[in-house]
Amino acid sequence: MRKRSVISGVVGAALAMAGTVAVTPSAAQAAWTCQQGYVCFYENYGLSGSVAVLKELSPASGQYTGQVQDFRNYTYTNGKNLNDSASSVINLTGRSLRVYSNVNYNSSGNGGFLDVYAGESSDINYKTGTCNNDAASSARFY
Ligand SMILES: [Ca+2]
Repeated sequence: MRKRSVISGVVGAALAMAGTVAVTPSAAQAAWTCQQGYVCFYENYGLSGSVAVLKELSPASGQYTGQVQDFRNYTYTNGKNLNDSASSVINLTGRSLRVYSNVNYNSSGNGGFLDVYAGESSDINYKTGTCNNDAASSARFY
């Protein structure tokens, strides 16, 4: 009897978690659901694969500076380097983010960029901007 109530408690918790995921359909495919006040880059399209949460771009982190000039200094949670590998991004801040295809915000004069407006997400490719897939190397708000 006691054992049975423990099992039903576990099932209840699992159902509660499943219910939370079902509220936001896009989150069902995401390894990590980006939190309000953060910018998150993902290894794959559709906010999937491993995630890199950039504190410098996230007012909620307490380490916000508004810019990241070189993605080579960052990794996803799986340890892979962020540079030239991001395929989607979500911007859960109140500002517009510009993602550049070269380090230092394209200061070399070359490369394209992708704008991701406040509260929006985007795949990183030619369809949605001029920063190609697996090319992003820096980002800042504007
Ligand atoms: Ca990728």
